[in-house]
Amino acid sequence: MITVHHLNNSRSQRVLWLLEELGVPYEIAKYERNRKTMLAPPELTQVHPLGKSPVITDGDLTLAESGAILEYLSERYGEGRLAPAAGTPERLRYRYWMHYAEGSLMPPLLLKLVFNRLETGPMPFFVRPVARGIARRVKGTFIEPQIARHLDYMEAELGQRTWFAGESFSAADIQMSFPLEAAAARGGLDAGRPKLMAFLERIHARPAYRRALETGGPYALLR
Ligand SMILES: N[C@@H](CCC(=O)N[C@@H](CS)C(=O)NCC(=O)O)C(=O)O
Repeated sequence: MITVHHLNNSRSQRVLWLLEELGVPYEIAKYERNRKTMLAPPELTQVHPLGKSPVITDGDLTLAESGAILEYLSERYGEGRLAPAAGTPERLRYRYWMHYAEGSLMPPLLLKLVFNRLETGPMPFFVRPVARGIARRVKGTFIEPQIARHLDYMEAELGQRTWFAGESFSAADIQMSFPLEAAAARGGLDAGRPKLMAFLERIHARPAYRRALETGGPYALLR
């Protein structure tokens, strides 16, 4: 039996969603973020040394890293569903977006989260103006322009095809959902980029996406 080690408000939502799309049975082990630090609880390090989510176990196998998990599950249980055929341009785009989501798009979104915290988080009053000034400057000169460049790029890509890999929905769209939801929560993604907003609307309407939300529990992405 597959067990998904699921942290609230996190990337592991994507794994539940994939399994719901495939109709593969699974169990969930739930973990709660520390409310102050937002970090995962130490119990997760008993499953994988990094103590991050998602991690799955499937028999003797323990696998972390959301892209690797989605690829493993769709190859092992997908029977050709949710992944384009090998050797096609769609398959190459599928691989590209699978890597791009965590490798290129998440870093500036994570930086935005960290610098938002620096700007608004508690700190001694005498360092506050300096810390806030630095945070605003780094966000305005580096982080936000980087995010905007990514959003423009993806908006143009979705102008050329319905889904990220091609005309069929695939696991690459599941992988891309988390950074795009994070971009809508804190990266300036709004109605000014209609293709990306329509993508989010389409995925949110999928029955499997909704079922995964019911099973996974709270999913409000950090700002
Ligand atoms: N690139 C990894 C990132 C894993 C990751 O950072 N997960 C976050 C949840 S969204 C986490 O576990 N955070 C809690 C912590 O770092 O303690 C993946 O895609 O699986």
